[in-house]
Amino acid sequence: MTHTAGTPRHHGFGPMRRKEDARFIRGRGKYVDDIKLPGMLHGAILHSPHAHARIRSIDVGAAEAHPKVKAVITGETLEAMNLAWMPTLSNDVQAVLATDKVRFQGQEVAFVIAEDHYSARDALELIDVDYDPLPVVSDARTAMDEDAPVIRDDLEGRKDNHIFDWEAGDRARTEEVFAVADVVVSQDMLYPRVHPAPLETCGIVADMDKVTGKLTVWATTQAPHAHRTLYALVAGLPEHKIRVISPDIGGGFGNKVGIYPGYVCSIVGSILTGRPVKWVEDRSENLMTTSFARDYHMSGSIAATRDGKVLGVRVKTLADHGAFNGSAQPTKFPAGFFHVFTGSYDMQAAHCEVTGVYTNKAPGGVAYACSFRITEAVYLVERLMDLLAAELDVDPAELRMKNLLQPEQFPYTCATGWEYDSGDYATTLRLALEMAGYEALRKEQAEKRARGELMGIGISFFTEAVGAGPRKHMDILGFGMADGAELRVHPTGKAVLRISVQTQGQGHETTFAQIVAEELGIPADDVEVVHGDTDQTPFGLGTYGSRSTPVSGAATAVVTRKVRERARLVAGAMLEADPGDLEWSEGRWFVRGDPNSGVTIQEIAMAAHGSVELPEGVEGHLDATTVYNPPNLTYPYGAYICVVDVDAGTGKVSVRRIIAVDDCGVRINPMIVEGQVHGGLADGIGMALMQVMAFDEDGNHLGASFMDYLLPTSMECPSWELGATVTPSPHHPLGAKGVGESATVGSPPAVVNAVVDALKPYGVRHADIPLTPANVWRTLQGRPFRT
Ligand code: PCD
Repeated sequence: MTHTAGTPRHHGFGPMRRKEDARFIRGRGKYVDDIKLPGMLHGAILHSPHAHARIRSIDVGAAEAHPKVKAVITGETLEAMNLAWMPTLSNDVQAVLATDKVRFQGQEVAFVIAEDHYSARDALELIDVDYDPLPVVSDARTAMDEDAPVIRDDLEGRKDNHIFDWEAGDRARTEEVFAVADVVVSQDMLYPRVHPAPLETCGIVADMDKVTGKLTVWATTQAPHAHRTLYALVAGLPEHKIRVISPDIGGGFGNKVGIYPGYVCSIVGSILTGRPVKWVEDRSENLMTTSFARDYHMSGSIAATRDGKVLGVRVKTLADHGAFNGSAQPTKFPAGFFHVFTGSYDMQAAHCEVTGVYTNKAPGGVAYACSFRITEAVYLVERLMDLLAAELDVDPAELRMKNLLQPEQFPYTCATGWEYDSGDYATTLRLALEMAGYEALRKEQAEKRARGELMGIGISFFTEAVGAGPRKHMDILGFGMADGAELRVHPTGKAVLRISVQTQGQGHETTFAQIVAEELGIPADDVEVVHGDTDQTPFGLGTYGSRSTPVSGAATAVVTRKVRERARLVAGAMLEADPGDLEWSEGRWFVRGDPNSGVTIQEIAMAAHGSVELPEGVEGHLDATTVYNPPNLTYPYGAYICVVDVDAGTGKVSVRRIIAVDDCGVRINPMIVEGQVHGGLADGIGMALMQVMAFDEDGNHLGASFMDYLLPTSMECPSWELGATVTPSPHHPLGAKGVGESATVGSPPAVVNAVVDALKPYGVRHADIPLTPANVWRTLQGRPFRT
């Protein structure tokens, strides 16, 4: 094998540089907004200024008369096509363009299509909508009040704003353990509404070719195949005549899972005008109308013995789903995977109740860097553990150590029925404590407290459940969550892998090539990964819930092994040996006991396409396909420690250190994994300290720009200190678990626990996020400092 000096050839796992960065760092990425087609028109959306109002009339005459306007679409236009309403991911319906009422500020009311973007925007001003404002529900806690206005009067027989009640776990058993517990600690806490806020907003170019009848859609989607099938089912378009292309994506974080009104309007617009239509959101539209996350009001309790053995946890949750229930989750779980709130601890019983309500806010409820509500669950249990530690006056690290699941308990079925695949939790926590220099930190803290300085140390130990999901347990809108994969090895031994998942920045073009390289013994540079185009790839449900590695990664391993087995048969013919007598070592089959007699996979590829006589039943060529149905989720976990300093005078929190030890099983590309963790830790600082989508009483959105909705920058982030342990998943063919969302899930409670720990001399037990300077300062008012 010849090596080019200086560029290591990767034949498998390891810190390989990202292939896709060659184009990204040169500004050569191709995003939806880079698509420019001949004759392309531009769409713009008119949004409602009211959070709740009846529409008396919409006058589009002046807009239509604008010289550059080609069409104006309203709810009425869509109604005629039976497209005014579309199904959501949670078996509700959502208005594409409002017909009867507007139900949140920013709701889509009309769609203007013009020759250029600016004219489309200008023409929005010419539309005259006569609104009759209605009372507003802007706080979920009042949604079920007697006199609350009924938001969804479009749904037949609807008399209130209730969506669902859902429970999990064993209520009676939980009551029993609470009854015998020495200590019960309870706390109300809010995980506020936040937004994924990817750098690239959402957008689409829709091109209906009336001659061929083929609809081509370039869209910012994390799930191109799911989108195609839904367009086919909802709009009645033939599925084989729809091609969804998801080009380079500038971050998704869950924001690009759903189908938004702008997508539907652009497709309709292209059908109506016969020309391609582009629509790309601006920042405020993205923050105001596309999917939010969280918005859970939780009342949690934890029960334990006097010596700190946790017995059970219970929680009642009020979930604010906005005006249309568009929450993303497997069909059977209206609260996603929230019921993994028993976290990483061994306990006897647990119970949760979740009530979902409508409010006059944007719909959604996406899994923003969290596999379906696990962020909320982890936050709950990790805050409760700290509250319990404070109540018992024991060290929070010690309390966790005492209750963590033990290695021999895996596979472990938790109190609400989830089967955790593998773990060695104590080792991971110990490593984090060591890296942090935990004892020295506590000493430093004590010294500082004595001087009146506020320093806090926060711990969180999280378990994620990623890789949705086993067909027998879950589906989304009736679709099983299995992923296809296809691998073709060309005559010269170069390979093309086709997968259904979509990269939004995670580096799939690199890591999936590495999986093939590892299993086939060819350089990762010899593998091209094709994704994000429904015409080019097999069906699969898409990228979210950190499922690409657990599901499509497994599919890739399986399909590569199939090709390797096929190669064995060809090698047998080439070597005139019984295939059963052949052995595999990196990149070649050889006759057992005679390592010099082998043939390389490249030689086999050539022979498979050549004139070698193949045994009966062996087709030529070297390729395979597979569909992988995961037997279980994978359960990555980690121990995070955060150190903060708080200025009592201003309430400002400075994050001094974050130590993050992650265990995601076998790491395909440790460098990429670390990058994923870096991003998630920054996310966590953002959610804990500065982010919230707030609304005033009239339902006005108070965070519609980056002036108000704050993203963490390098100024707010310390230099991350990362560690790793490796506990393979026993059911994943590579032993890998997902990791993309781990740090976003694990870090907010570490930061909050640190801040509350810093405020301990003031007797503070809890403070709701975001812990902005104002909120921290307010929390301290009227409280004396006591060491
Ligand atoms: N890995 C490795 N190893 C292991 C694991 C993993 O290497 N063990 C790697 C892979 O391959 C890739 C990554 O890492 O590359 C990741 O992975 P995962 O975990 O599997 O995941 P995915 O599926 O791929 O992805 C998804 C995720 C999510 S979900 C989110 S939110 C976010 C994350 O991802 N997003 C994003 N991250 C990221 N990054 C970026 N850059 N961008 C973005 O957007 Mo959701 O549900 O959607 O909410």
